[in-house]
Amino acid sequence: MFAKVLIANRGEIALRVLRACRELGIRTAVVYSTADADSAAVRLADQAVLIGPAASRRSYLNAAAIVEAARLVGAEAVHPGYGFLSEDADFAEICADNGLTFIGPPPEVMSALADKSSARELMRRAGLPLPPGSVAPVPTAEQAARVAAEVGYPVIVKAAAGGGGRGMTVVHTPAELPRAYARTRAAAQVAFGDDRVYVERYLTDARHVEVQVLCDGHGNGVHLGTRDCSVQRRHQKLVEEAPAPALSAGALEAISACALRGALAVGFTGAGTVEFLVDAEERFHFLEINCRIQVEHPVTEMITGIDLVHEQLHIAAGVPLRWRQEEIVPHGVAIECRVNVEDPDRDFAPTPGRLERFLPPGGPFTRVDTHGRPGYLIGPHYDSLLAKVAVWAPDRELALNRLERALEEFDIAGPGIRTTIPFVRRVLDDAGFRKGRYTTGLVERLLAVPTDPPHRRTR
Ligand code: MV4
Repeated sequence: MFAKVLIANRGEIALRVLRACRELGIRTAVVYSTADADSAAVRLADQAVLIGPAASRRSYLNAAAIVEAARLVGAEAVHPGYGFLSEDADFAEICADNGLTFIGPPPEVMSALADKSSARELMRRAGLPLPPGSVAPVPTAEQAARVAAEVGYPVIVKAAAGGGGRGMTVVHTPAELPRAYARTRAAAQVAFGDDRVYVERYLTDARHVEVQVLCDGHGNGVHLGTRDCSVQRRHQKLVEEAPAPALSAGALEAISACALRGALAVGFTGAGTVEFLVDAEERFHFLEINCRIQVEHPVTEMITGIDLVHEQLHIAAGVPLRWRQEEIVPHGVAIECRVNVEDPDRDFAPTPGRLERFLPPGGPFTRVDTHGRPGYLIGPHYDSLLAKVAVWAPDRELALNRLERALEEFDIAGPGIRTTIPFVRRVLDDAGFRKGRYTTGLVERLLAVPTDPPHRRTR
């Protein structure tokens, strides 16, 4: 195992990784920007290295500064967390060139999967079902129209270099296609420096189901079952649960087995997530593979009892996978919600500011991952995730009640600060959600229903 790991991230995930290292007897160093000088991770780490100003470009996205920090402290490995450089194949390569272990898959695997068109082709070859559409990028509007006519409308034009909901356009009619095609290409060129796009049938009102996998560098892999992440607003997940509800045992098993097959086929290593869309008939379609530890990983940890960050560290250190598939027996239900400092009444605009009160919930089977504390100043520079509240229970009904109970306890206050808690409570209250029958359309439907104006609300 590594003697020292550099944590190249901030916020709750920096703390999460730091704790895993501590538990494994690994010394920790964390990088930080001037905006994070008094963060919990900086206080708790064995060492902390200032790498730049608040702007991410010049700190958490600055590969050279991070590699230099690793050299300075003598770290052997870099844990990138999620976001920032976590899925940047060039960064993984730079780490390798500097004798550092990047905690994630090999750079070649990362770049093959970062290209969504290439990922689609690799998964097709591994036998995974895909949404109907083009496999290779579509070079002209005429060809896009031909593919669309073949698979039927609505279609979705996706940037090969996109992913996670970035760089995609839904097209409902043939008349809209030429402009949507041109617009998506132009936007992809600006956003990613790569204007290749492909065309798929747009699957409406499906469920977003993903599978957690762990693969070592010796050809072994296991899956840790499913998560439903259909509760999203503009591709930001708000509520996640494991296992995916209201699916037959057969469908869950088939999706999980496919995910693992796909990951092993491309030489994936580490902790990964294979995303699918599942329709009302339980047909599933591969979307993409994520190469990082995900925000919602705790729900999988809670139903399997496996610490995913421990496993990432062991795999990166070359240890053969420590679990056989038969040993992974999911138990009960876990649900997580994100507490973002955003105002649900103002289009989820961030509400940075100082936390005057911050008292997270506690109690049985209740896990809070947060970097918040009373007096903490939430700056405007980074994403607005302040906390994740995850609960476990033997059944889904109790898990929902437990999460509601936990959210009622959470006391967060400060000048101007609002959180996503009231909106998440509406989700938990929704009849369809309660039954486990919900799709990616749920959030939009809830947002279309007017709520009490803010001044009449008690919290
Ligand atoms: C789709 C889709 C429907 N049909 N592709 C979004 C994130 C990225 N992983 C892929 N995503 C989707 N791809 C086809 N062919 C639906 C989504 C999608 C989604 C779309 C609109 C609103 C919310 C969504 C949540 C998850 C996935």
